[in-house]
Amino acid sequence: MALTSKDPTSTKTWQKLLDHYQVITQKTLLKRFQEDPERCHRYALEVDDILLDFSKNHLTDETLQLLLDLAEECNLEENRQAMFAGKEINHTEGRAVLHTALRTQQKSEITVDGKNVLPSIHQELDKMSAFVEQIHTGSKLGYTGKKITDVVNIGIGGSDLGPMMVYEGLRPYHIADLQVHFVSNIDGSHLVDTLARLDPETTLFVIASKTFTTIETMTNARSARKWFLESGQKNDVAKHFVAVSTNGKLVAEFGIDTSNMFQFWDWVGGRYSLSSAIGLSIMLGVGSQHFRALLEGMEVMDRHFEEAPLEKNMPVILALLGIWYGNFFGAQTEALLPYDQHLQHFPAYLQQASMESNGKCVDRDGVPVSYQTGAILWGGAGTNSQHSFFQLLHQGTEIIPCDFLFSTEPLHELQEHHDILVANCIAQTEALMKGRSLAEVHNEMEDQVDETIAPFKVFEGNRPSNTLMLRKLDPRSLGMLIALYEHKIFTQGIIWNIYSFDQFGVELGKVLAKKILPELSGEVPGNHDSSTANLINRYRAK
Ligand code: G6Q
Repeated sequence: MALTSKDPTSTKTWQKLLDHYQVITQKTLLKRFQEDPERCHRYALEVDDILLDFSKNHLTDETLQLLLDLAEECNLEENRQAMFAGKEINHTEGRAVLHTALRTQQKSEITVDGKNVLPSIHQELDKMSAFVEQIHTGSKLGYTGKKITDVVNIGIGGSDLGPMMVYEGLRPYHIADLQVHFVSNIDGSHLVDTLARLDPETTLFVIASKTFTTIETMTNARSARKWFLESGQKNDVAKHFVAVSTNGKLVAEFGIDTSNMFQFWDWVGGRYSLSSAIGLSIMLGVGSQHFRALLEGMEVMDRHFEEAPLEKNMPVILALLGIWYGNFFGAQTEALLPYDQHLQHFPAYLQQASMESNGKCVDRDGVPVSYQTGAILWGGAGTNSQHSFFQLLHQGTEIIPCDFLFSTEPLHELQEHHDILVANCIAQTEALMKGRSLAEVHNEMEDQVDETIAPFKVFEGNRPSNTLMLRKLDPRSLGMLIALYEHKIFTQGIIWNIYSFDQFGVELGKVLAKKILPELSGEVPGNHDSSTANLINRYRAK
């Protein structure tokens, strides 16, 4: 076990934080702002072009110090070093965790099992760039000599959500005359609907699967090949199918020449893999230069996380605030609210990264934990979300810490739209914090006070949020944002004393589905509880 194990509730600081919670809740956020006009400067951090304002949180210098003490008592710094150094911190799968190596330009050596991994990483990146260049310039053509106009990324989970989110996130950087599509679901509609718009002569399939065994991806890949072979010949497949995987043997067995394979390594977790060759579809969609700028942004945040003192460390501060609310205020969920249409898939992407990593109930000694771990992460783009679930954020019974996000520079000419967007984003953070008292309701209603209606118009406020402000959403700042949250997740996993890099929780359902599949056609009899058996029988009788 390369990570040390420490039950956070057994630390001296945990009890102090429990006591401190009683004190901090005596004063409202609004009161804290009224007492300290400098609060917004005291509780803010800047890394490159990203500003984090965390002043609208229930905290004082003492809170921050206690949370930092907790991180120290849980050996955060030592464990952080272990990750960057390529130690086997994914103990339950016997692997290092080195997605950070994929974007490392500033170091010359990172070793795994005594071997420097940086040369092969850079070699693979160059191979991807060369391939992408050939597709873009038309020196690699489809089997009838036409230029590739469409790329279909077939992958799921970590081999889909990251590339899809980044491709959408970087829409203004899309290469002209090339569209990237993402097919993930085993529901045949996903593939059929996508292929209906495409021409096999001009379509390139990227089969993205770390293991090359995932049933959804392999079934979709086989159906895509069948669709292609309705027009092309077997020996044309090489021009239209490439693979991204760690498993050369299965790639070859599928019929893809391994010279058309882009590799990555077992120390890259699926949900942390978009900066590996899994990002090939991103590179095809936005070009090699922009993909490299994304990696550069990720490295800026990696170095910040690795080197900044904990009290000035953006991912650490975000992580500690999450722990403060989850473990001491009883918040079970957190919302991510990007005020940016291009980032509409960012919450879903981070939902996987966070919930698959930290949704664990057994600690690093294999013992059930006695405290809450990963929060339920959800969210959506503003302002659309304001017209759907914000009611509950403002007047529901739950405390839901929110991260708001916006850019100062719009990516279009419609300045009026951008001003309205940003005004709404900032207003929401203020409304959550300030609320509206009964007296204010009376004031606003003037002499038309209807006493029976007034209570429904009260907002209790005092609801915390962070605000992230970017200069502009571009490949570099998006890279920084992704790495920011990756390291937040890592930090929380360390403090919660869990293993963040396995995902055994997704296995049981898959195993049972494999058993049920032949039962649906009656090939083999099943043995289930009455509900499961009845559902199978009703499906068979259809
Ligand atoms: C991510 C998970 C999971 C994985 C998919 C696809 O961390 O491990 O979401 O990415 O199950 O796996 P393959 O890439 O092996 O097809």
